[in-house]
Amino acid sequence: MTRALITGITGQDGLYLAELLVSKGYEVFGLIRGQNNPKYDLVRQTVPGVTLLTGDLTDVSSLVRVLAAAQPDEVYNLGAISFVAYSWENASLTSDVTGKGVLNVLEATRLYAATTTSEVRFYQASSSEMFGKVQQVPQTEATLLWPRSPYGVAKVFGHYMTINYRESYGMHASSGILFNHESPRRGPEFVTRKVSQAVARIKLGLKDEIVLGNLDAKRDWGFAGDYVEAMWLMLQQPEADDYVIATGKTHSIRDLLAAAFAAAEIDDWERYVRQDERFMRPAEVDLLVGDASKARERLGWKPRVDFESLVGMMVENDLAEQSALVR
Ligand code: G4F
Repeated sequence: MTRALITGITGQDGLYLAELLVSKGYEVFGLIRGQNNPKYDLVRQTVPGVTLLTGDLTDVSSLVRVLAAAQPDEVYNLGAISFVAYSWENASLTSDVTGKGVLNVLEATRLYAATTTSEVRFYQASSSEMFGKVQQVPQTEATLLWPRSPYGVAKVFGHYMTINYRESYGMHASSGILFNHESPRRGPEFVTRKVSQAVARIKLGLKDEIVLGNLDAKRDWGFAGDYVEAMWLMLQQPEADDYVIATGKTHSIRDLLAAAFAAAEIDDWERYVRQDERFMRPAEVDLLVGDASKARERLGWKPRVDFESLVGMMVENDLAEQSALVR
């Protein structure tokens, strides 16, 4: 039975990846922070059979202990402070967790790998946020990185540290440069879920407006369930490498609003939307669109869910969830 350790298992991607690996017959271990983590039950209910081990990305000794207990063949490092807006207010903490945390997991994996004869494979969740002020359209694995947020800077550190461990120690360490990926499991602080929840509440007469920041930013949005398959595929390759994972299509926040209101059969969406400085960022990533040709050619990966279906899926889920709350 192949054994996998997932950091960040309580998040959207961690849950989808755990489900995927369990369906493939893996024994799955998840790193979880704190003895009384409120998300403990969520993981147990969503993916029964996963073993949760306590540890912290900022504490390398706890990671050494977790690696020794899990004895994984594959390590997926998804754990991070992942909300970009928060990273300006907590730049130091974000650097520690999202940046140095990667080094801690790499080092714990290297130390653990030295105790076993089998190869331990490592996946790092890099991000399109690293492209920031984009230097090329669309963005590929070779595009110059120009991060625009403390989160993006921390991700660049983790990305290059992963490459450095691959080159210094011959580790099978791969980095997935994932563009925005969403689902009904997305946290409500991210714009897609904020919009799908608000649209559902407006449709049900529970709310009369949605307050947002920049409506002109453009993102390449895919479905998280498709993207975790790419993570797994990367670790099944004979050689470790870096891959852009994206749909190749970009949409503005306005397009997102139009699609979400249309999914709820509301035409005149503009009258429900208000902009507020509070949600503007000190530096914006204006345009992201990825070229995933390398992943398509070498991994045989392609996205299955398009933008309209993704938004429709999220609005439908939130309509059901919000209706159940008022019943
Ligand atoms: O949904 P967002 O917060 O996602 P963002 O910043 O692109 O980051 C996400 O994707 C990255 C991949 O590129 C990940 F690395 C990262 O961890 C995270 O998953 O914001 C998307 C866009 C931004 O341009 C933001 O300014 O939406 C704009 N926006 C406009 N109004 C808003 C809002 N974003 C949020 N969260 N809330 C608003 O009210």
